Amino acid sequence: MMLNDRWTIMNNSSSELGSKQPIRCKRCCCVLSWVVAVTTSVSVITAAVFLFVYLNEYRLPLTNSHRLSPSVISTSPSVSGALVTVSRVAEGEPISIFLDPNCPILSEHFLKWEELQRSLLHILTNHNAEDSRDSGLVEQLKVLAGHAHNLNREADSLKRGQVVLQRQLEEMQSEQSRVIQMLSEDRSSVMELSHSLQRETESLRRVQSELNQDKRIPANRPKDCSDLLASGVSQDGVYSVFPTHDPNGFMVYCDMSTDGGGWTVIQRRQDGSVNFFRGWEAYRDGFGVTTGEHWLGLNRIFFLTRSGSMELRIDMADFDNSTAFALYSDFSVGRDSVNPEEDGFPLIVDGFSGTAGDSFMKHSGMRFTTKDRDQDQSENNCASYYQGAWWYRNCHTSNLNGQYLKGGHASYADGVEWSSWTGWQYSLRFTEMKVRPRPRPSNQSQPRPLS
Ligand SMILES: [Ca+2]
Repeated sequence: MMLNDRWTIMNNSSSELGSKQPIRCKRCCCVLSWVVAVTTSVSVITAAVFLFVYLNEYRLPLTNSHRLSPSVISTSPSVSGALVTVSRVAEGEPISIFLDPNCPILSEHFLKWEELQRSLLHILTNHNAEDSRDSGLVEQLKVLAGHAHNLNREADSLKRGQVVLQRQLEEMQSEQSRVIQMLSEDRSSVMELSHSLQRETESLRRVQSELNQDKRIPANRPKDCSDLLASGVSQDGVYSVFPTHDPNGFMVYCDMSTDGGGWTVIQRRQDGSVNFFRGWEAYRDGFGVTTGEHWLGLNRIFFLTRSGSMELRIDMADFDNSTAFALYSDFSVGRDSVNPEEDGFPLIVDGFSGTAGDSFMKHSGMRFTTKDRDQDQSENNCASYYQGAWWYRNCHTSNLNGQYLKGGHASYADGVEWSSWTGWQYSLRFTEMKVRPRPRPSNQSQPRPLS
């Protein structure tokens, strides 16, 4: 309609110009130019209108009797080789549109999209799973949060208890320090008291042991005849004594009557019935009979006198029934020797008193000599020379183990001699050597009866 109107306007304008122009040439040229320009413009506009109507399927007024057939879409690739064919019969010519499924660019994009879709689905799936898992975790977190809250409350309670305990501990430490200080102050006095008590206890034990020993020995194991006398034995005779740990002890003759009794006899001569001219072993071990002539033996004399507290009495008689005695307040054999026999049973004698005179103290310190063991200070063997066995020096002032020559004799000093009473040529009828514990000082002042 607009095109027709424009044409109408243009036709009207040209009819007006043709009617008004009379004459001139210049104006003719000008008009001609206008005509050309207008014609050109009209042609261009007309072409544009037709193109627009065609593209928008407007029916032109002049083609009103022609109707366009509808578009036909077929999916028969066998016809044209395309997936989809769009046919539209316009003026008898079909229009075909090809969609190539193998288009490399689109396929690539499709693949990418599919991959992307799968990734999105996977992510969504995982996300859902994580959501469900997260929900379980949330529940657990709630439980744990509840536990944590309870633990915090317990921790607060424990902290309060710890504070109380710390305070009590400090109080106890203070008390401990005070006690330790008190103990350290009293420790020295306690230790001193303890040592004193230990010493007293040891002393009491020793006293008890000695008392038990003293109580037992006199009754059952007398050391010597003085123990027997103390236990009530008053008869002279032969008894067992136990001066050593030997349970058998040995037999001795006890003089329970002379000078208060309690004498243990170690040597006796009375009738010449026993040979006294013997060797070392006989004098070491003893010989004879206890009720008659005998030598008790150096070993036994050692055991009886080793305490160093014994006295010796020697009773003598001649063939005229005269008697005498010699008393020595200190007598021992081998007292200081580690091995008395090896050391020769050295004699210690001192403190003479008596009626026979001292014929023995010059022998103190001498070792015992027998005919077979010369331990004297003579160039000869004094035992062999004077027919005896004694603590010879060079050689003797007494020879009580000499030959039993029965009184006066012509030979020199080889009989039973006690020179201070009867000289060197008188052999005594009776001699008896005996020992007992030295009396206490209070008893020494008492007078002793002469035998
Ligand atoms: Ca000699």
